[in-house]
Amino acid sequence: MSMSDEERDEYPDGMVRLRNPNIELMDQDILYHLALGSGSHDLPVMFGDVKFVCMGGIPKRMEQFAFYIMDEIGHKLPSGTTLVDISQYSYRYSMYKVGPVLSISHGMGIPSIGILLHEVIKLMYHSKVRDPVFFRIGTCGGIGLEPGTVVISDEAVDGLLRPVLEQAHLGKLVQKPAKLDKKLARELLSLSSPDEPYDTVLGKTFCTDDFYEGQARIDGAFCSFSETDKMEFLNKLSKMGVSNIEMESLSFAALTHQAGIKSAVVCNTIVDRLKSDQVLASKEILEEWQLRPQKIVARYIKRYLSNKGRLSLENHGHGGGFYVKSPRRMKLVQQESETYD
Ligand code: R2B
Repeated sequence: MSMSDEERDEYPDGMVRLRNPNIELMDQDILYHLALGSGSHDLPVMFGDVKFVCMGGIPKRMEQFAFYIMDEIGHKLPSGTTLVDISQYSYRYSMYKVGPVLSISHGMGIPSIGILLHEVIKLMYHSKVRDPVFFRIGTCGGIGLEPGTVVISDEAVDGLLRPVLEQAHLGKLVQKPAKLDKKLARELLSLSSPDEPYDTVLGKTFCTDDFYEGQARIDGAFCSFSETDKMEFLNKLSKMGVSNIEMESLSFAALTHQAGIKSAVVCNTIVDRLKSDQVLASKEILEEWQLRPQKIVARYIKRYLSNKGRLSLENHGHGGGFYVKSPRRMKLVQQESETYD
């Protein structure tokens, strides 16, 4: 049975509940790919204050996002500490915590983000987190959009253009509806500014299991169709309202929806697929474009915290302690000190 947006199962006390009775019966739950566990770590103490979970493909980008959001929300690290990758011993995903924000890398594709989501949703449950909001901030191909455009997904469809995540469970195909929170998507859109030198749009996202043939590219090691077939298909996508193509939104939408978690996907396009298969922009340009989805999500987080009186930008010097002013500069200073002899 599918749930509509409004039917997304939000719980009265806001606590994330699992739709799996087995977990409660377990003596401990090892979140293997996060290098955390309910028996080994005091998860409510470590993560109980989380409100926002931001995910993106690349570990380095999510480390940068952690530093960026720290500046944006004015979060201060206690003296003598720095950000650490909480999941470093898993060697699979990276996770940083900045006050109420978790910044996590999810790797590439549905299998990778799916494993992570199972464990992060359980992490929210074990930590007794209330009403978390999940964001995926990533890159994508655009359809008929200027590269660098920001696309906020209002729906995700699979390689057969269906809004479902289909998986084989016990040798049978099982479907989960892939629904994103449309209200959240519109709120994010309203936070874009007409002064920005790029567009931010709402659109449908085509989510595939492959970067090459699965995304109608003719430049892979193999190609099962012609250039004409490719253009026909991309134009068909465009006509049905598809704005972008990526590889994770379907699982992200389906699993957060099933868990009753509000979620959104915000990506910047890196190529217009009606014009090119290859990504031709320079590294510098790509890096600048990657900041665009982060800015929108940061505005949403700041607005929320500000409304709750939890934005600590004005709190410099509170408590009389020694606060780290700029973790990035602190790191540079430390590195310089290390190499000075
Ligand atoms: C966007 O970029 C990656 C492929 O290059 C993939 O993770 C995606 O969805």
